[in-house]
Amino acid sequence: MSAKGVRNLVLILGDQLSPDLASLKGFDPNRDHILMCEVFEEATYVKHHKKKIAFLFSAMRHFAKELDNKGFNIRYTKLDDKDNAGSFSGEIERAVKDFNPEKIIVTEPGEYRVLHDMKSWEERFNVSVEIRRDDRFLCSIDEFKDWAEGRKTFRMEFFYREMRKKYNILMEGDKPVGGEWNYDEQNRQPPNENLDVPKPYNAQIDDITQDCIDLVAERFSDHFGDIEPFYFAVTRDQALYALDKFFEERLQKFGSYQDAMVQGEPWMYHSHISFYLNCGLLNPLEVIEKAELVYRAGDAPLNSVEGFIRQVLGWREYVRGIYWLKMPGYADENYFNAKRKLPWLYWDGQTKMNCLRQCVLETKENAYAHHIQRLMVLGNFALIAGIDPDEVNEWYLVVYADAFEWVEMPNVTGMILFGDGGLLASKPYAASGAYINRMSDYCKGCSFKVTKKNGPDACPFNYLYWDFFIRNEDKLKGNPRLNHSYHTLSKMTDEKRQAIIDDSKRFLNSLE
Ligand code: FAD
Ligand code: DLZ
Ligand code: SF4
Repeated sequence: MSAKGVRNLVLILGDQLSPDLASLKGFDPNRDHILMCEVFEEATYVKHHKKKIAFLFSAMRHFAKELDNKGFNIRYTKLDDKDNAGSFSGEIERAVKDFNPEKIIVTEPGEYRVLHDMKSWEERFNVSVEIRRDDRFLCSIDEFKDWAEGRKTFRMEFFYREMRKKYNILMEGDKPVGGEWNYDEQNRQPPNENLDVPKPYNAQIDDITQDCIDLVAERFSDHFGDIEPFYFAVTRDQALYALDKFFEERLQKFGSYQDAMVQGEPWMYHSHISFYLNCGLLNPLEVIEKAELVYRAGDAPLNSVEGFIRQVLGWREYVRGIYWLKMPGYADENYFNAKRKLPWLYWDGQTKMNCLRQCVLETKENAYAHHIQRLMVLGNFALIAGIDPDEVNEWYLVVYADAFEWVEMPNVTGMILFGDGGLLASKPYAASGAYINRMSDYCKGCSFKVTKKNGPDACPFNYLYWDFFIRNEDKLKGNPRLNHSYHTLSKMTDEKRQAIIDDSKRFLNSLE
């Protein structure tokens, strides 16, 4: 096919690596052309973790190779190609000049910023642009809007039940399997001494991946994180293998130890598939259906399977719905008016607080931390220390290989920071050191004493927790789920309150 006279130019983004992508439907190799591009703007609009960039570039290159093998015409622009225009818009402009397509076809992107850009292309480049719904998600943006309409607050649990019914997942007729919708109460076991956590999946590095590792090491050396060792799956086959390994080796205990944290065990019994789901190597519905089959075959208990399915069918779809429902305003939400700069310890892990140190260092090494580390250690601290949501959002978007704004922002602004004032969560996820001590073994190796409430060697989570409730009394006191906390606070002596305020001030000043 000559470059001139292309019918459709299909742009595929780095998180759209799915063979059945909406924008590829009806693709005609004789008349259509694909564009994929590694662009500096995407790698640096926030300075992503090195592993995240190498992972996405390698997965993109492998995906392009598979399309090429199928006989699809594809222009793949590598980061160092001399004509690389450096941004999606620049690459589209160049491709429009070279191919003169009748139409550009894209699948909805995962970030408002990119959608906004795409919507300008028709006028800027004088070519029609078709933006197709991303049907890899199980709830469309419009369906979520319909569900949300008329509700003051949106609770995930009710949304999740609707999704279970809609897709007939873990159902017996119109009733949930086992009689309950949610088995979370069985999913809060602290770690015990004898856990034998299986080794995580470790993919072979091929030439394509090695090239990406070298490229990132050279071009993004000032970005956060360790590039090596590199072990992520970068093809669909590898990602499917990693998924099967999870079902065989970890799913049985996923539920029970979902909230547990163990020093030196960053992967625990979690699935480690968020990277693959979010860039398109795995499809959420296939993951959910396979998990149900494991349960039906009697190979994993219901609390584990239901808990896992709830994350993918419930939380994942729900946070995406919230993001598109509330953007662009959601990016500015800051209910507590938190203004503190992100402490440097989030980048170098240099702190005497062992829980934070472990979670930051593991994040630096793996571009991964499991949910409870993100929520109850790193997130909890950001909340009670009053860190500016812009800074927290940027950090989470940078450091995790699964981070794209549609999923990162509702988890940060809504779930950990309560920045939306309770739209997503019914109360702030604030916790003292006792929670971290119960659910982990971090406190044993800490310079602070988790049982001490005040003074220089007391666990900072203990006084910051109460300081958070004191500082935000006007905003939180009326919340019925916080009655117990405010009742306890009302019983405190003035001296005790003052000690909390003084310790918190001293500690927070020391962060600066
Ligand atoms: P598992 O624990 O095995 O769970 C299975 C799957 O469920 C995950 O792969 C993921 O697709 C989905 N899931 C679980 N919890 C959530 C959730 N709260 N929201 C959306 N999907 C969920 N997840 C991301 O994919 N990208 C992010 O940028 C991201 N940022 C987060 C930031 C904060 C502050 C918090 C508290 C959570 C964040 N999460 C994010 C959700 C969750 O922590 C990760 O999905 C999970 O840790 C990924 O590891 P896993 O694949 O082993 O998950
Ligand atoms: C995250 C990322 C990075 C680092 N680089 C690229 C890239 O060079 N090319 C690309 O197509 N996509 C990349 N991505 C993913 C995009 O940022 C993502 O597609 C948008 O944020 C929309 O979700
Ligand atoms: Fe974290 Fe406090 Fe435990 Fe130290 S004592 S590990 S700071 S919870």
